[in-house]
Amino acid sequence: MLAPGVVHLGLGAFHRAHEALVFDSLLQRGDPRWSIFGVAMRSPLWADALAAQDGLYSVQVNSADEQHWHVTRAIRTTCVAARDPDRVAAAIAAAETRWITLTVTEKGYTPELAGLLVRGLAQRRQAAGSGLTIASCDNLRRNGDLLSALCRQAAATPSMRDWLETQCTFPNSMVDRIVPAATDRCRDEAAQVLGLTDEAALTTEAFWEWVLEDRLAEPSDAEALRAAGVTVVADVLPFEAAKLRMLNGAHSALACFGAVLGLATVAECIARPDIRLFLHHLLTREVMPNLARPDLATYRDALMTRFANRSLRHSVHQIASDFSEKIPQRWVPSVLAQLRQGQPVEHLAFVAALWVRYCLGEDADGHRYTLADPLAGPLHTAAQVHRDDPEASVKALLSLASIWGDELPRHTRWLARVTMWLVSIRSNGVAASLHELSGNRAV
Ligand code: CS2
Repeated sequence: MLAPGVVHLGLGAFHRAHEALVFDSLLQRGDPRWSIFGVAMRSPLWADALAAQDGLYSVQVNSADEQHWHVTRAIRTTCVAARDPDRVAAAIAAAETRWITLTVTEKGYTPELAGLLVRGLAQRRQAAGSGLTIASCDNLRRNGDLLSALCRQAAATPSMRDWLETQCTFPNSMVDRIVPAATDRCRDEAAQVLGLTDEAALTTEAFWEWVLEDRLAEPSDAEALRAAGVTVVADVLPFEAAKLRMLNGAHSALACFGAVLGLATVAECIARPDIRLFLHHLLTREVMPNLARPDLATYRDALMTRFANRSLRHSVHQIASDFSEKIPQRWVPSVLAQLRQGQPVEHLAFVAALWVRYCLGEDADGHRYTLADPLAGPLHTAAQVHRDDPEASVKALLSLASIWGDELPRHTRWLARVTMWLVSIRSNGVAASLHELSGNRAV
């Protein structure tokens, strides 16, 4: 059996139900180069659970009318970077390794991550190993370019920088599949259907997409990946922008609705006709005009159907986690594009107002929830301190440049519209405010 050809960093649910299945299908086709050395960055939970099951786990795939289980064998070995960085570096340096893939979340792109990668890559170079394809699969703009810049900064010498630039490639990529965090319910269903205990069982939708920039260290990999359903293209950016601003942007909007209204899942939110209509208008009028992906209307309609998939039980609070890291790529580019062209931003302003309301940490019935965010403390405090002063809370929360950039905090029209919707939400509630918005023909 060939040693793993892929080192993957970030063993969360997304990877296990997305890239791991793509690599699994390549292995099933008889190409042994795609088994995975799976690295969890900090928590040993999944690395240990998978190790105890020899890397095997099951994925429940749900379409609107059908459900099936897929048992995957792609993850060969696991380890935890925080516990064993030497092993990770050695895996990166191993002769059989051809790819590194990453799903370390938006906040994972740190000098520490780059340090670990570059350490392994330097060992590889010293051993006269070949260059690699290093593919970021996180929901970030130009994720490959970002990772490449981080790694070049971490390189200790100009010659190492040069090796990275000439021998390794960092393709940008867009990955898509809705994968809720694993639950006991899913593990129970796996036990019933498969007749065995699977601590790593997951549930996902049938849809998946991986659009990858054709910048691979081994060019013939493009053909292999295409055969497994990956789209390899010269320019990923239109796909990436559409996915981040439409799917993820809508997800984050739904997370605010759900948290504030006490609705637990995405499907519960979208089942409400007023929220559904809002989302349709948000996407059609204020997001899609600034995107170039082909067939945007079809893409939008497919998204609405995917969000409505009740079998996924996708928690709004899961999506709301790390909000401050997600807004910059999900909402800000649409707001800026609309404002620069003098186009409406009412729906985007409504969503921003709802986020300010969300930061209070309590739903419309007064039930408390916790913000899971690197900025949770400051966001919650600002929202609470100014809870009876919408203008001051908008000023405080929308002036944070790390979230909203430099331009928006100074944009008076934008701030005024957000304040106006926050006043409405606070005094009349979400439903009445949505009604007001949809009744206003001018927007
Ligand atoms: C979600 C994403 O949790 C979130 O922030 O928006 O994980 C989303 O489900 C995936 O990007 C879908 O591809």
